[in-house]
Amino acid sequence: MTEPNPPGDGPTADGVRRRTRRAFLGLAAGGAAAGLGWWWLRAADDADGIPWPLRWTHRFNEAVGRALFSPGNLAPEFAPEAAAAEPRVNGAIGMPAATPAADWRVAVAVPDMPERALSLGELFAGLPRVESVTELKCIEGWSQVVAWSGVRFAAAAERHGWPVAAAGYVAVATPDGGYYVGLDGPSALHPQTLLCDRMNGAPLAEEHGGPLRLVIPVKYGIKNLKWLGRIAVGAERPADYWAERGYDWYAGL
Ligand SMILES: Nc1nc2c(c(=O)[nH]1)N[C@H]1C(S)=C(S)[C@@H](COP(=O)(O)O)O[C@H]1N2
Ligand SMILES: [Mo]
Repeated sequence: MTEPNPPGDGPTADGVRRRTRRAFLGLAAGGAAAGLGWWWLRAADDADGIPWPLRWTHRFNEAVGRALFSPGNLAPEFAPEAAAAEPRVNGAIGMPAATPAADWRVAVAVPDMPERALSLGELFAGLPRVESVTELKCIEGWSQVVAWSGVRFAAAAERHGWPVAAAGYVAVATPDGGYYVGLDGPSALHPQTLLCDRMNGAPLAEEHGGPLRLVIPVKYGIKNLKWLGRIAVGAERPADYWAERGYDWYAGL
């Protein structure tokens, strides 16, 4: 049997052992609870790869975003002078080895049609050039006004016969598929959504996605895919690089 520690005396070996065991049990219980919590979150995983408590929040935000969305609701446009500085180069996922614009091809997949590879000349042929000065907003908290130039995605869709409105979704990706973005049809067809080859009065620099990028000012920067090499139209909600890593799939502003 053990005696209680005499006051003022140092801890007995037994007391230390008891306290150590208690601390250990406490730690073990805490660890088990954390483990259970983690297991529960993992078990709550769904097709998006995010636990459902988070997914519910995202889906709720998306429902609100879709309800508020209107093609007539424009992101703010600025005077060209507002685009004085370059945006910081942010993200190089899927960046290909330098390819001259003349050799760039965009693979296009639409339902019930053989896949096509369009040169930039073919992609842009006959479409009006659009200048648009809008704000690129990164989810990390910075933004920059940029003067973009290109063609409307909606105009390209109409000319090339991409049935975006009927199908519902658009997937865009880098040529190697290293970065990929899923878009709801209405946002892809929004009048400010551009297939862009020029920035701030010059050909789009490679680090900013040259020779071709998506500009979609109704969405956060993550959706503004650089090095656009693939377009696929379909009825299924496309995979999205950052949505698979816990960000909001809709990512609307
Ligand atoms: N292919 C590709 N596109 C991308 C990214 C990327 O890493 N790879 N980063 C995105 C993010 S998070 C932002 S904020 C913008 C930044 O564009 P910028 O580098 O021209 O400023 O590009 C987006 N498009
Ligand atoms: Mo970003």
